[in-house]
Amino acid sequence: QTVPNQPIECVPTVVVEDDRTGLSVETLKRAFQDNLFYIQGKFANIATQNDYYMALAYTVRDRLLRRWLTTAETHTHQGVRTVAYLSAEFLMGPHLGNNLISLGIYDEAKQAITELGLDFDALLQQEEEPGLGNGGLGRLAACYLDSMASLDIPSIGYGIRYEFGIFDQDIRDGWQIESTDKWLRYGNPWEISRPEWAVEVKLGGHTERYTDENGRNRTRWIPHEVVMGIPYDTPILGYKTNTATTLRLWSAAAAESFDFAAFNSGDYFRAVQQKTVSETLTKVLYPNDESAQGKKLRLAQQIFFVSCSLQDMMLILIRQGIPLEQFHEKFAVQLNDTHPAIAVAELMRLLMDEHGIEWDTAWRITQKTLSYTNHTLLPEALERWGMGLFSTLLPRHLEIIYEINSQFLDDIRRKFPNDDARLSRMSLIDEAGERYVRMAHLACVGSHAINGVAALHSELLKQDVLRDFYELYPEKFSNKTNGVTPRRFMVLSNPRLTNLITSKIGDGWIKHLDDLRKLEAFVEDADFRQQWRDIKLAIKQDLATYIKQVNGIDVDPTSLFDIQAKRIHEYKRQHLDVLHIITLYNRIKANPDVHITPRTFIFGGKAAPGYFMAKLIIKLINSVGDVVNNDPDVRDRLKVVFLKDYNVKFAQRVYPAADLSEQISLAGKEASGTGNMKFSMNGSLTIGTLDGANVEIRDEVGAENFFLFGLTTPEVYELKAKGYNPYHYYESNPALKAVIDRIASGGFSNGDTNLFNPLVSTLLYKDDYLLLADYQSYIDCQDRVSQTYLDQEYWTRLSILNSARMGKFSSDRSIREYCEDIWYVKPVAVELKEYVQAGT
Ligand code: F58
Repeated sequence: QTVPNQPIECVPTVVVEDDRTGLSVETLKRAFQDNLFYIQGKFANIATQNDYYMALAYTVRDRLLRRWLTTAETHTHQGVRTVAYLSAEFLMGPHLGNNLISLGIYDEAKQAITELGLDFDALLQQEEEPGLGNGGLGRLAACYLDSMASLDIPSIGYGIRYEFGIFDQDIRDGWQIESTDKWLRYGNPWEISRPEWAVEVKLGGHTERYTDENGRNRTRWIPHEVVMGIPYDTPILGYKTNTATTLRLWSAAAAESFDFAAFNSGDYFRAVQQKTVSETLTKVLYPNDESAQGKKLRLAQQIFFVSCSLQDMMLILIRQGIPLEQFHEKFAVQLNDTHPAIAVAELMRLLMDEHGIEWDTAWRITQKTLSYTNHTLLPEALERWGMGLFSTLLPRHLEIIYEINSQFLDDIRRKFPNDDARLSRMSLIDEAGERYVRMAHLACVGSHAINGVAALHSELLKQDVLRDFYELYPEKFSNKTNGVTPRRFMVLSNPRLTNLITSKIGDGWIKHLDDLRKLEAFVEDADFRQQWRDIKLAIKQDLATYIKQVNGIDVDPTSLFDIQAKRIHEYKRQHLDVLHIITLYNRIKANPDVHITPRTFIFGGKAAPGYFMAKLIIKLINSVGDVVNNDPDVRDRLKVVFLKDYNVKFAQRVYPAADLSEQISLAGKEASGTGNMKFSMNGSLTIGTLDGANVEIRDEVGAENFFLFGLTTPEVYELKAKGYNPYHYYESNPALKAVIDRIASGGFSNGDTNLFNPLVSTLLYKDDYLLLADYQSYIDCQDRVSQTYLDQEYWTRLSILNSARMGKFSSDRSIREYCEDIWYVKPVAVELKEYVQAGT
């Protein structure tokens, strides 16, 4: 019998383009019908919408394969350096439309499907997106994969194939209700499993010293448990290039050898149970928001995908006969936040314990390989693991971390003699209480580069959260402002605007977003402005239709669409937006004939299931909506809509429909934000604080084209330092008082004064996120927004300028910076051969 993972050379060649995977309308039609029959196994008369979706998805996947395999082959032959992007989350969004755009056959596919009498848009909508992420961090990883492929950067994304992704959100009686996201229910046509490349991951147990055959003292780890990692690969095709990279997600399975012991002792049940325990590892994505809790399963998920990925990289080198001493020359491994930070210890362990490399060499390789991106300034979000949990699950890693720490602390002692406070602040181990392993510190010490995700954020890291590390290693720090892919967030989600832009400046902007500047030449063209407005109105009309269908609320598409769509969190201050709505409502109640610019307030976003205050904010939004939407005095001038189950698929409909984008986090709290970029690209104006990437967006679009309000970060620090008293703002501002009083007195809860009390008292007596301090500035700014919207010609000019000046925020720019400053990886062109050789 042959070893199952050994390649075997085979003779025939396959002609891959034309007949089988050609790109013409006719060939697409034939392939679609062929797949419906041979893959789905259905005659058309009994095929479901999902069968049609699958048939089309396989038709597209077939057309990716030649590019995908050729890319892998080219990279292998050329011995390139590859970026490995390690992320516990990849929020990919639906694949079908995006792949059609990358292949350049969107219109052909649409024509083919339409000619077959089917509804193309309905097929696109049929795709259940892989929601393998919480929010910005996971979506950033997805945008970066798109850009790396589009820029021909040899790259691979490594993560976890959660069986259940981020929960589905329903709204009942105004409250969020969660349900399981069964995204794999009807199969996933985009992935190919590669069980022949499975690897083993050890967990628990203890370590032993031994002397190897060369007389060297070594350590081995006797685990309590071994879990298999099975890779599932998804191709990521770049936009109009031949490069198709890989997203490799690991799924946990029981290691057979471990079942055997139980089988042999006749304990069939325990054997099967072992299997269930192993598979639990990748069952579900943690829906945590910014609070790191000591969950055993989460740490197990982290070591699992990190170990699988590092072993996989080593196997890739070993198969090519490349010595592991060259690991850092062949791979640049990016840690997306601290979730994969255990890689520092795991890479050391693999190099030393499994491959016999000495500590000093292993440490040099590790530091040269790894780099770390921080995504948060919230102290409660910095991951740390309790010592009990850590030592039980990862005894060998703890030994390695102790050794790293001892050398690291010596280093600090040399550079900062007699500074014990510094030593305890910087130690990899937090000695307080039960003692903790500090993952951000581990990442900083084990990496050659550390970056924040927007200019302000990177500055604050240096001054505050990672200040000691900056003083020790200033050369490691840099800023890499986030970006988003214009392929998904403009071309795919906003075809009408894309066509208009392209009709004026050609389609070069899709790969070179700076070219959008050319639109500035058309700002004074009244026809162009009219077309721009017509498009926005048509998109708003579509969203209005959707809102009517789903929420049963009539909204006026000519009203100002004011949208806040993102995870629900107190620091993002959705409730500040609500205070504005109630302010306008109070004005109407005081004088029903007061002038009000009609507005539709739209919210979307999920709250972490265990985050009570965030869930109460959702309830408040819906309760305010119930009152405002149905009060005859309002005369439909204000509408409040909460759109349930906000995800990537839905976000694509929302960004293009906004007139105003709400980016109103407290200054110094939002690391970057990326929704801010997506809205603005699609011609929305922004109301925002000087937080995260808002600062840079405002610099780009011009202060006069951005609605700025609120305290700056230094002002926030100052106010907090001198003792912030929210109640004072409440007492001294009658409009604010009236707003809070209306909530507190049950104005949105049928007289129930208890319901929103936790929110009201938090605002009045604590208000960590300074809503009351920023209230008046926000209201004044919103009044300027309302005034500005009345002049539609002027507003349109601003809208065009916002789009035109967003070039900087393409993820292509971010990736170029990572490549030059951190990864030292160069583009590699992939050329397609006419034939693909089976078996090579
Ligand atoms: C986000 N972080 C930042 N974390 O909040 C946002 O400002 C930034 O634009 C984005 O990263 C990309 O850099 C974020 O999304 C999470 O979702 C974590 C998931 C794991 C638990 C803790 C929150």
